[in-house]
Amino acid sequence: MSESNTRRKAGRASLWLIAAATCAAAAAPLKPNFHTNWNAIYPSSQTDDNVIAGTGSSCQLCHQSSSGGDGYNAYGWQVWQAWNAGASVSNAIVMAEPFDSDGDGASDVFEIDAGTQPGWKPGNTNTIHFKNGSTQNNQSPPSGILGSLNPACGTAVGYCTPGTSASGCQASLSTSGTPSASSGSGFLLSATSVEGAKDGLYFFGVNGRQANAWGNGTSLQCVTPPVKRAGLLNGTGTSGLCDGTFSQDLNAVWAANPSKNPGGGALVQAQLWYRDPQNTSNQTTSLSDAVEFLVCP
Ligand SMILES: [Ca+2]
Ligand SMILES: [Ca+2]
Repeated sequence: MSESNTRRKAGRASLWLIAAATCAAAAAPLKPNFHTNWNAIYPSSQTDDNVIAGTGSSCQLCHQSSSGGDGYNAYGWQVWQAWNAGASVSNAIVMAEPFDSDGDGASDVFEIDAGTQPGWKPGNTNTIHFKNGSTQNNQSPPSGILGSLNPACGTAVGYCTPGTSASGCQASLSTSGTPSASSGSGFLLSATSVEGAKDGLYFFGVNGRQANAWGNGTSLQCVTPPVKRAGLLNGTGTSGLCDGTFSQDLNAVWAANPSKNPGGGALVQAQLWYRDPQNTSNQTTSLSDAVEFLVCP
């Protein structure tokens, strides 16, 4: 789908071995290796790669120091608190996803998908947390981390999985252009591999990701309600085939419907709903995968 989903990690294995050795040396012998678990959950993220390549270890994904230890950035503190409260390492990492730990306007999981840092912001704006509950405010991020610490507006990533329609279609979303609360045009949300000749519509929200059941079928409702609808679109393609497509300019939708405009800085989740009357589930409609993007002013 999006470029973020097709990234590959050339040279990762050797870098990771260096990182693991560095962090393990600073930790108690039986302490779980958080980065090993993290990397298993997010194998294609560039977030940890940018830390490792720029600082020589993965530690500053979560820690203030390049050798780990006490002193956590906002994201590391989020994970550590859940783990300290009894969650497994992997669960503690997943539990942090919906939070915007560093307060830059993008959720932790969006930053991880975008390759930015969920625990760091530019400038003397970071808070370091210690196990005894004390904090240090107005801290600089570590020097050397590659890439951007915060996602730029217009950044878009894919998430969630599409349902399978009656004809075996799995509708897939992509975006082009820049989402903008003021430009009036220039941000296309597109769907391909849609059940042919069936009407559909895009819906979107600003309350984060989810993956809830859509009846007893294979589709998932990936946008946390409440949601807004972009308007019904006529089906395209051939009945019984997966050649249906939709493309709609959301900037134009927002310009024509100000009450639906999420506003600059909003992190928006969007998905396609389409008619699927022959579906064998208890739903006569199906859903695509989803996209998430940061709206520009
Ligand atoms: Ca953030
Ligand atoms: Ca950040």
